[in-house]
Amino acid sequence: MIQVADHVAEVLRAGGPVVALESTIISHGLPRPDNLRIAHEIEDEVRSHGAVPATIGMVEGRIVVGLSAHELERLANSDHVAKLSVRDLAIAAATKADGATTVASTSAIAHAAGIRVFATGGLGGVHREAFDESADLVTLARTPIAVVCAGVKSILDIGATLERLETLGVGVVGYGTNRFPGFFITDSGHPLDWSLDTPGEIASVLQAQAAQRVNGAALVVANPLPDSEQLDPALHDRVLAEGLSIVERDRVTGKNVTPVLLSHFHAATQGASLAVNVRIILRNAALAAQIAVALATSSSSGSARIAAHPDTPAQEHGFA
Ligand code: PSU
Ligand code: MN
Repeated sequence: MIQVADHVAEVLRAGGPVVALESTIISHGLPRPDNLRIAHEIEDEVRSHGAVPATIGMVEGRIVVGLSAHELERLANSDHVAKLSVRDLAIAAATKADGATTVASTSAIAHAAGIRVFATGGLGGVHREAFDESADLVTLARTPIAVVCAGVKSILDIGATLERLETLGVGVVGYGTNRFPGFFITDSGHPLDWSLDTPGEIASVLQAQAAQRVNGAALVVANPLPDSEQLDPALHDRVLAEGLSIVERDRVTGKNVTPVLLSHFHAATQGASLAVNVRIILRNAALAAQIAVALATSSSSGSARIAAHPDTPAQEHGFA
């Protein structure tokens, strides 16, 4: 039921470095026509750091790990692409839908396929207004994979999201920082317990977690933008307040909240937030590739493998 592209399957079989990428940022998070070009740039960034990209999505009901250029174009340009969280995957498959996978569904599928590292922009989390918590959080609680991101989207209640990650057993490490990043902004104002400085150290954490067989949750690797590249924080706060009032005024709910807020950002900042968003994703893709390479190198020299083998059902016990 999961179709892994040949070039990806081959590398996975050999224990080589593969980085999973999500498709919701392409279909729902970034505006056309930039989205397709950016999707290719993200993949190129992974390749240029020595790993193989596998963008995940659904085409006519088939879950695909490693979308072809043609399939990427279809998900980027069609008006009939559903945003698929984990709960939607079977329904979308049975109805032969086209769909884009979120952090939640991408992580679950990547793990089932034996991929250990995933790069995205920002995680979903706990929203600020009416009760709304992304399925990203509970899925990460049962999916052992490293998710490289710039924190959670700044449109969320970041403090509440960090508390939920703690409750759910999801580890969070800052990459070169003790401050949790705020996606468009470098520092969300929230401290982190752990900071690591190299891809090799992060690979060791993943290996230790697998060897311990105690925690089957994800590891969030929070990779902040440098100060000089962040969105102007005053602009950010103003545009966010506007976006939240639009969501309330237009009664936007459920899975539409995130895309509406992000597109308001891109329009209201005349593309400044888009440029920052792209920088974030490219930096995360590069770091994820470096972690995947470090993992592949140390795994092949005999240490414990951390990934689920492709024939290990992901939900069965959560470990390799
Ligand atoms: N981060 C971005 N752009 C996005 C998303 C995250 O910079 O488009 C997407 C991811 O796919 C994430 C999803 O999993 O938004 C969360 O949506 P929700 O809050 O509806 O769970
Ligand atoms: Mn939601």
